[in-house]
Amino acid sequence: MSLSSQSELESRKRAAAARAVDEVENGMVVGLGSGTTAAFALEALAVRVANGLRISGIPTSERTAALARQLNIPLTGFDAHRRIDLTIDGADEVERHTLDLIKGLGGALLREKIVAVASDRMIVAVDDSKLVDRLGTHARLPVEIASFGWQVTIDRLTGIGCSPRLRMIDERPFMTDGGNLIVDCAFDGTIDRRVFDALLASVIGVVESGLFIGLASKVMVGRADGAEVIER
Ligand code: A5P
Repeated sequence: MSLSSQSELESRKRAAAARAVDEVENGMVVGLGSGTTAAFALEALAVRVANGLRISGIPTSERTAALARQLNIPLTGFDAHRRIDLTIDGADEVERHTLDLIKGLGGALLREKIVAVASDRMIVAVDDSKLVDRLGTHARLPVEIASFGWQVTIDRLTGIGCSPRLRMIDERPFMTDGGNLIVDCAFDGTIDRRVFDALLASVIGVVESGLFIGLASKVMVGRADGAEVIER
């Protein structure tokens, strides 16, 4: 990617993230997503916190927690709060007519999903390349699996038609914050995704999938000329 298209993409992500952060109000518990777009949201949130906004955040990854601390965004956890008012997160694909998502390219899908389901509202911030007519257009489906016995879990995933690929980084298996592994599965967006998700969950060794069905309430799509808001 050329430098100019990289900075163009960055400005689309920033536009979406800034629009999402506009929705944060005083006193909220905010779920803090992971990934580059969520990091831009953290930067925008930090500016508002520095100007007096009182919120506390629940981070979805160690990386996000570290960035939030660096930016002086107060953090909290589920020990203090069982519900989250609003979560802002990115996504790898957003299906336009359903707002269903594929997430997990950054490897934080388990914590992201725990935070999303505990949230009254989930706002997703993406650049316009992530918007698709059907899930599975560009992205494979990340599935988090236990590291113990991963070989048999992968065999079982193959058995249900996933064609799983173990995610590697620097020639080693990628490890999540929770010490699990990720496999990236082929995903056919035309099948019944709730049934498929239940089938994935039935495989012993599968921890969670990156299918986020019915969780996003609003999507901010960053474009060259600003952010488009798509609501459920
Ligand atoms: C992290 O696990 C993912 O779910 C991210 O939300 C996703 O990969 C989007 O990241 P970017 O904003 O960096 O594209």
